[in-house]
Amino acid sequence: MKEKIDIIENRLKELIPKNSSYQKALFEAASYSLLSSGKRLRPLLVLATLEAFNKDINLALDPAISLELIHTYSLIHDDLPCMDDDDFRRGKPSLHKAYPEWLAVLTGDYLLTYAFEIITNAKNLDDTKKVKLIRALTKYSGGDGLIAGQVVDLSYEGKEIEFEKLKFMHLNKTAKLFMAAIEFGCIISDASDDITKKFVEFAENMGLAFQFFDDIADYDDEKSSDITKNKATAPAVLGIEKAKVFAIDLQKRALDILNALPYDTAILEEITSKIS
Ligand code: GRG
Repeated sequence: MKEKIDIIENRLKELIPKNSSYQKALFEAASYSLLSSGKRLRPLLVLATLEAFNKDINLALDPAISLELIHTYSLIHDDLPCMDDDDFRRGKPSLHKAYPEWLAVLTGDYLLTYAFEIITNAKNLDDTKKVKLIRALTKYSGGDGLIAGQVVDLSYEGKEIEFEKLKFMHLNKTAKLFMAAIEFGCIISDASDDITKKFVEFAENMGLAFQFFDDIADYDDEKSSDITKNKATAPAVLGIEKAKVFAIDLQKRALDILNALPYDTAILEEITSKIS
């Protein structure tokens, strides 16, 4: 995985424009957020899916990077004073604390737009595959995906939420980008619709488990914004013990789906085992 993270980070560096004009500050701000210490989980999931199908990971590198850009834009916007108002991200001041707030908004906008440009320019992928990737990305990151989850998250701050709505929020806010990553890997590897469905089902369970474990980790951290802002979280709705049982069950379901697939999913299993 370390080797893959290096490949991802080197390509990220290459893709940030260097010869800029009067908008130099934009690319500096983008580097500040993109090159900080993220786990690179979403691009890793794309590359791990290519390996499951025994394909060359270089085919998927730029589409994988596009997901890191979407993820980073969502973190930058989420940290803004009008959303979660968080002062720190990835171990350093949030982008709007290090740079003017307007530049943080525009950097998020830029990363969102640039993600699509990177897919359209990807080498060694035909136009049909690029359209499929763009369609998947809009489906998982748009109004029925990431943004839907964020709307519910902010709407329910400090309020009670039913378990079904909490699951909707976690599915959209977190799991959908994991599902996009796995579907990207399947599209680029020419997987059949049936196999893609199974892989995406794995990602749904794994992504939900990831968010449940994240909520559980924040439960004991009184400084986390989940606690200070009385956010809708799994322990708040279910109680900590039930939330743990639920998270472990989702993780197990994800691993069971992988084990039933006739592919070498060792790296996907390793990533899934590490989220708890
Ligand atoms: C602004 C449209 C929009 C969406 C924001 C990202 C997000 C939605 C909210 C941030 C808070 C949060 C709990 C999101 C859920 C996903 C999550 C746990 C993100 C953190 O992902 P990691 O752990 O982060 O992969 P790194 O920094 O390692 O990349």
